[in-house]
Amino acid sequence: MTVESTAARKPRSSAGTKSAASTGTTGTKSAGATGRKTAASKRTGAAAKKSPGTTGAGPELVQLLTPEGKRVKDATYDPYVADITPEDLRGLYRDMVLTRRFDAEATSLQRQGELGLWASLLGQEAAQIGSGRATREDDYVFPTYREHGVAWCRGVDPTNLLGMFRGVNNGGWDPNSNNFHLYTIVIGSQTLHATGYAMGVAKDGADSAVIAYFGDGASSQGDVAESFTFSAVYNAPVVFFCQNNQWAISEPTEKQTRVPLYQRAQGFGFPGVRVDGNDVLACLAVTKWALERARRGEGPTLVEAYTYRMGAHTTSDDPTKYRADEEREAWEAKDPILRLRTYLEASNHADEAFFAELEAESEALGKRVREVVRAMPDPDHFAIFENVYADGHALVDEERAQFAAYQASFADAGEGK
Ligand SMILES: Cc1ncc(C[n+]2csc(CCOP(=O)(O)OP(=O)(O)O)c2C)c(N)n1
Ligand SMILES: [Mg+2]
Repeated sequence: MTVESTAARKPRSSAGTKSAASTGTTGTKSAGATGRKTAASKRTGAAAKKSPGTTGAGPELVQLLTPEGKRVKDATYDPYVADITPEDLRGLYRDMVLTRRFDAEATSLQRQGELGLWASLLGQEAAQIGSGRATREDDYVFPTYREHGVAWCRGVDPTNLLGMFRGVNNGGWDPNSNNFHLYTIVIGSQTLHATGYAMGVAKDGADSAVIAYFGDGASSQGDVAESFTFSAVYNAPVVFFCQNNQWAISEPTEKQTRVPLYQRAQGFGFPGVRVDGNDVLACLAVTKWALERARRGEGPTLVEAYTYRMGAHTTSDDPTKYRADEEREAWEAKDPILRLRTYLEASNHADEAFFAELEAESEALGKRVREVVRAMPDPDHFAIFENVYADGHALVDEERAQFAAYQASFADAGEGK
């Protein structure tokens, strides 16, 4: 299969599509208590660090594939991946490998001056591919700026993601072509957009669902709390998919919350689940469960994908200034791609030819990305004045004229020399 045809592919419905009966509405397994706090630790916030549910994986984590690549049983979520075939598993692996390759290429292109900025998803491939493949074609996705793997699952050509980061357009794709909204930089705001959209879906009587992606840092935003309230009260068919990658730029999750993030949902009156965000199977299963709840009219769900941002926040950030190497090394042992590869090999679901072919496909993708980015035309300088108002506006006309005069002043200066 060529890279082009894959990128244009619509979401696959065969990866664990089994429809399972309701598994209950709490979805939460009890988490550790906050623990006793000393007066000193209360002041410094150290108590939250010690809370098992807050920073450790904790007993409440849904996992189907261990970091060692061993398949473990889960009575609640196994039904959602019961019909997954070896081909589907290879497909999930391929999605993660190609997404990682695309992401690495984009980081390099920024270093070469071809992009102004890049926000890497390194380490979060399973959370994004698992949840992205759980969505149906008619579902609607509201991403942040880091959801390159979800974009891939939705069939958005990866090169389209790069225009905004090169500064040649304001988005790069038509959201309605793939039901994948434009990247959103204003932290948490897309959860409100998703909630409003989901309320509209419900009013239309459709059985589509909506999924909003956001981060651990975003969970502190008022917009997110408001969207939780509205979606709960109006029973909106929306899944809040929080990738807890442990960091919000240089702020650790301990600075965002005193309880495990998934438990926040309880206070708003809907279920919350914490899933191993480096386990693609678990992310697929839990997201399917949550989306099916939404389709059945059972309202919102919060899924906290417990994962790790392996790279910098963006290419403008230097994480060595605020976090220890040991932390990253500990998470490397939980690599989402490696664990699925181990499982595929141990189960004889993939042979050397498959891995070799995928490597060649990765190379081809990298080459295509480099070529497309370098060939992206600069925008017309006056394009910024287009589409501000549908029917034009006197103030915009005035500003356009001022800008034209400013541009013309450079031509005069050149002629005078
Ligand atoms: C409303 C708003 N406040 C602040 C920022 C600056 N900002 C950009 S990314 C970021 C951290 C977001 O962290 P998180 O939600 O955990 O997502 P992650 O980057 O880890 O994926 C902040 C504060 C912003 N873009 N929007
Ligand atoms: Mg984060």
